[in-house]
Formats: sequence, structure tokens, C-alpha cells
Amino acid sequence: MDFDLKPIAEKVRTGQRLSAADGLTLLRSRDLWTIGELADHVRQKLHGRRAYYNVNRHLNYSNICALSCKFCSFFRKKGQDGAYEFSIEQIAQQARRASEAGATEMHIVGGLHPWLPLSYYTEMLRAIREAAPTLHIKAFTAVEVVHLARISGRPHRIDQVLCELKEAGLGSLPGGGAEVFDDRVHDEAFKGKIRSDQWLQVHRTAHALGLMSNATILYGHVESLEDRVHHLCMLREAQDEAVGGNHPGRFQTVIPLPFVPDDSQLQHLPGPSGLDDLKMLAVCRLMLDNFAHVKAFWVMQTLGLSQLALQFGVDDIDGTVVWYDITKVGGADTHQEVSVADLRRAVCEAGFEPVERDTLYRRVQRDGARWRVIEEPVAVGASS
Ligand code: V47
Repeated sequence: MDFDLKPIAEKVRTGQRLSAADGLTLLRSRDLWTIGELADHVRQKLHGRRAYYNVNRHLNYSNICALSCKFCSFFRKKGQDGAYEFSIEQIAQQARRASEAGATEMHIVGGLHPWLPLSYYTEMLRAIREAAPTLHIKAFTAVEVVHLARISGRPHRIDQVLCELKEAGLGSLPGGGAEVFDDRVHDEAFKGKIRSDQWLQVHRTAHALGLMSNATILYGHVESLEDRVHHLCMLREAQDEAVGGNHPGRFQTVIPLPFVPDDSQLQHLPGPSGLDDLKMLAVCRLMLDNFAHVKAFWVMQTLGLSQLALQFGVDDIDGTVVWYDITKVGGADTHQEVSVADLRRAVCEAGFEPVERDTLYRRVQRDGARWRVIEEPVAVGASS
């Protein structure tokens, strides 16, 4: 065992919060097995052998984006080859199909479209709600929400815009767009995007309105290990605030996203290795003691690595996905789907119990395409 990990192991076993310095020691250590064991200890205390998945449908309504982030291969400019935007009718049809196929969630994100008005987004939500009333709509990253506030002429009224989206059918916010909370990295890899303060403010506002949300960290590009730890500490602090607030809203899960270099302006970088992925997932589990869940997103981490990640602190592997345009690992196209049978098999093979959940982590009982909620989620508060 790496000698430097001993005091950290003691803290983990006695349920003490880890410091930023501990986070850095973990990320610098080459003793992946000890780190994995510690993360597994925390994971088992929270979730036992359970591993969550959901039946969902991702939808990227448009790849047209006012920004040109260097890490991103998804964006196109209006009129450029491959640029697209879906009509409300097309989106409603996708929602109907997803619901008929048994999906419980639609996960919707897109580029910062320069010309679509706020009404496009509210109509989208209303149309989905009408076409598929049982689908939970998890939509719009904090960056998109800020964009919508700007285009509606109310850059400082995030609360009003979120209320309007909620009223139209928004169920929760996904965790995207956080990237890495550091100004140097921001200016180098995603200049023009909102900074950490605004990202956190959108989530804080959503929580106050009773909406649940998720958080991400995009790692393995131009950030340092210190930047990663700083990001996690900021998320933990924001979650302390949410948990201590007088409302049910908070972060449910953290999704560490490995940078996929292909076709981006940073494609000369190698991207993180499998070992880095496992360590990062485990460190998220250890540092974020007030987050209930750590998710491996199989579209980016691959299903094989996600299986192994279940022993490194991960308790959720996202869902059936079906269609995804933001990253395409190993030459995949937009059809990125895994069946429920394959998700369950992956979990069982890894020695865990597959549990279908809805977006709010309530256990779901299913009969074909029909489903109902049968259990409330685990509660995780802030630790001292
Ligand atoms: O916001 C973009 C990231 C995010 C790349 O909330 C990239 O449950 C890696 O946030 N390499 C979208 N990452 C994905 C996302 C997500 C996924 C699954 C579940 C949830 C959830 C959220 O992907 C973007 C951006 O941060 N991203 N380009 C890239 N080349």
C-alpha cells in the first residue's frame, strides 16, 4: 500500500471528510487498488451491491452553437455541412416513440443556437409533455439556461427563465457544461462559455426552485490535477449549501466525463487512459461525500470499463441512451444504444445487482413498456 494513503484510508474508514490535499494525494498516487478499495467501501455503505441504470433517450436538438470550444467536436456553424436543428414535431415524435418503448426519461441538450427564441424551448417541453406525459424531461445544461436568459432579454433573471421552463415541463437539470472550474483552463479550452460562478448560480437557483440537478467534470485535457481537486471541492461546497437549504433541490449525481479528443481542436492530446478513468471515478466517490451517486457514462467510458468502475465507487451506469451526438468513441455514429438486457448483464457479470431507477433515483418496477415507481431514493446528507 502507498504509505501516503494511510491517513486517508483512516479518514475514509471513520467517515471523515477528505481535504483538498487528500484529493491531490489520491490523484497523484499510483496505488489504484487501494484507492478503488476505499471508494468501494464508501459505495457499499451507501448502496450495497446495487448498481443503477435507467431506460432513457438522449436527444440533441441542434448542434448549431455560437461558441467554438476547443474540446468540442459536436458544434457546427449555421449553414455549415452537417449543421442541424430538430423541429418541435420531430422532437415530440421522438418523445412519443421513446415513451412507447418504455423510456422513463428524455435527456435533452444542444448547442447555444444563436437564433432560436425562448418559445422554441418552452414549446419543445410542452410538446413532449403532451406526447409523452410520463417521461421525465431532464434538459438544458446551465450554459444553455444562461443563453436562454440572455436571448429572452433577461440575463440576470435565471430564476424567471427556470420557472418558465419548469412550468412548461422541465423536470430536472443535467450536469453538463461544467467542464473544469478554473479560469486558466476556461480561457484555454472553452473561452466564451460561462465561468464557474454562473454555472453554480444556475444550479443553486434550480435547487431553490425544488429542481434536482447533476454535476460533471470534464477531465484529461489541459487541466492540472490541482484543477480537478478544486472543481470537486467547489461542487462539494455547493452541495453543502443545497443540503442545508430549505428546499428539496440538490445535486443527485456526479458524472466525471473523460475528454474524447477525436475531431476536436485538441485532438493532438491523448485523452485520459483507462487507469485515469478508474482513479478519477474513485476519487469523485471519496471526495464528494455529500453526493448520493457517481455515474460512469458508458457512452464515453465504454460499457466494459463501466463494469469495472462499479468496483471503483461507481453505482450508476446511465441508460439505454439510443441516440447521442456529442461524443463518438471509437468511430461510433449517432446511434449509440445498449439494450436493457445488456445493461443488466454487464452489472450482473461484475457481481452487482441491477436496479432500474427513474431520473430521481426511485426504484422502478417494469412490465414491458409499462413501469411504476416502487421505492424512494437513498438520502445522503452532508458529513462533518
Ligand atoms: O456538456 C463535450 C461534455 C457534456 C466532449 O446529467 C465532452 O446525467 C468529453 O453532461 N469529450 C454532455 N466530454 C454530457 C453530459 C452528461 C452525460 C450523461 C449524463 C449526464 C447527466 C450528463 O459532454 C457537455 C460537455 O461537458 N463534452 N465534448 C468531449 N470531446
